Amino acid sequence: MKRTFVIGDIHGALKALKQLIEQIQPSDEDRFIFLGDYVDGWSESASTIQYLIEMSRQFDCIFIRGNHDKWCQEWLEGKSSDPLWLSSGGMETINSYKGLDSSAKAQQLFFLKSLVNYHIDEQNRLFIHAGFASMHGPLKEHYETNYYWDRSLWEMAISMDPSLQPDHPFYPKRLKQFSEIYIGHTPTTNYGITTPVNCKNLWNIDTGAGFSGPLTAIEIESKTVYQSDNVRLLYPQESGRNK
Ligand SMILES: [Mn+2]
Repeated sequence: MKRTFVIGDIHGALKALKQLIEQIQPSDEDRFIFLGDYVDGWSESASTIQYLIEMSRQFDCIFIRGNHDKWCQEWLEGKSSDPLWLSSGGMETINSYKGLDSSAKAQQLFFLKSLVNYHIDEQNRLFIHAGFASMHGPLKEHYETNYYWDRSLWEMAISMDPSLQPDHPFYPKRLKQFSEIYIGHTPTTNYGITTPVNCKNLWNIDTGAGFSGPLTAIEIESKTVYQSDNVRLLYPQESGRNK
């Protein structure tokens, strides 16, 4: 049976991703949807992208764009780097590219440029790194950066009265646009939680792998959760984004 796995923000923790793939034991039929933020944090950003490129040759893979991936793309394009990027894991990413020749870098840039801002599947499930602001959905979004920066969708969902039902006039139109919405971007570890957080039909799969949490995959039909070790334990000599 074909399974679909959604994978949260990796942030250069290739060892954690390999642990998940080991647990999942994927078959050629399976599909992977990656929610973005492949780079910035742990020391293996460039190798993570290389691994994802190799996975896409064997499996049906969809790669969503995260804000960190956009920063990395701009750096590879020779644009000036945002100081916020350098202090948010960008320095570790730059170091991870040392020793890569120009053709390897060009391949990485091609990957980053081909990321998609969001994906809507055949069952009207939305997969997006951060969120969107338009009540008419991401197709009507005015600001492209919202796809990989917006936190208002998430903050709205977690602050909702749990008893509010979809037929109520105050029920958020953004949530009614889709059967399910899968996001990353805001670590659940910010709230002391190391497992995916589900509010109404919104699922946050970023369990803080860039900081002090595990990397998470979820199989979306069964809602089976797979998790790596706490990423800090996999890179004991490093601090990731815990600065
Ligand atoms: Mn992000």
